[in-house]
Amino acid sequence: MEQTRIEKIFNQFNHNTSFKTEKELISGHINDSYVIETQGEQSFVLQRINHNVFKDVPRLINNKILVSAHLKSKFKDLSEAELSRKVLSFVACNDGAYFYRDETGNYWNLSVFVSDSFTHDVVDSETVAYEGGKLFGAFLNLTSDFNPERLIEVIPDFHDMSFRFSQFEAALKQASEKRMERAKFCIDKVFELKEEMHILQHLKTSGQLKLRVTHNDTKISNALFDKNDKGLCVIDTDTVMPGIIHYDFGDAIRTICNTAAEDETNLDLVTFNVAYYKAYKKGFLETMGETLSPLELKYLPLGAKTMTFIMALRFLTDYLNNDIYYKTAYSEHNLNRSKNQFKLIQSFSEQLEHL
Ligand code: GN1
Ligand code: MG
Repeated sequence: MEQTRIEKIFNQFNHNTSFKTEKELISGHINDSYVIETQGEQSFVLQRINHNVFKDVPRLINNKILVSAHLKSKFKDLSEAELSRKVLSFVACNDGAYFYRDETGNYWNLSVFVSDSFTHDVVDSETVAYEGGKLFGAFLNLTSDFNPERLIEVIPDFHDMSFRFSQFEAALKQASEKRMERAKFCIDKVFELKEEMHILQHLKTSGQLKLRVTHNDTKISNALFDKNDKGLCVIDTDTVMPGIIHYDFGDAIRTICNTAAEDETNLDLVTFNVAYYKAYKKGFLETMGETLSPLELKYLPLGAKTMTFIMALRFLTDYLNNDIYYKTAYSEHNLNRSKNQFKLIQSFSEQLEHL
């Protein structure tokens, strides 16, 4: 049988096995990912890294390799098989590089698929929230002695609120009348919250919040669990770079505490689950707590609100730009994502006193 495009790319890597099947994973908004089953026991994840979004893919991949090596160095007693269930493991190409560039200029990387692992797009138990907290807290703890200067800033100003506002304001200037009108509710909300949503950035710039190595994309679907919902491994290390703890705490809460998916259009289903907030925070502090400053602790709730807001803002900006950044399945997809995040902020704010 003739090889598929994906099979040909897979065979550029030094995996010592043979391709059996490919299946696209549809959850990411930026890269394309495929699970590859092989004739052996081991499956793999083959990923095309979007080079329109990530401008320096070779160095991004180098970041990922460095981070995995650092994490692995923390578990010296584990075998390679045990390690590869806890830490992302990458496979080199036949020429030794950890990426393959195809003839159309696309970049690919290959990692080991963690067998019998599961992801959650919507959380349905406190156990998952708590285990997620432990996992992302441990990631921060284990990388706390990693020298951030070894990492490139993959996307400069990624969670910088002023930068995201400047992109939003540029989008407003050139958006179609129709999209402006349909997005009016969200646009008004953005301006209403503007000042409060810059507080963390000011604390960061003035040096009051510690700069750490952060993951920067801690949505709960980037955590792998076993069949008993025990946390296994943090995935998607594309955006690991220096940041503040609130980025990782907040982005996880944004997805864990939403009672619906990020793009649910029935906003009655979108509410903020306080019990999951508490469970996540408990797990997070168990693995991270000792190292947090009083100021970092104090601002955890604002971290949750700010990260939900920045996603609302980015989805809205992309809608105003006619959907040039995120993958969308239909024309109002980004606007619906933005409305969803604003509904979550509303529900969060109504319950703030219970956190
Ligand atoms: C994007 O592609 P994915 O799902 O890993 C985005 C994140 C957002 C997320 C929203 C590089 O992540 O910042 O939080 O969508 N990644 C990039 O679901 O922009
Ligand atoms: Mg990501």
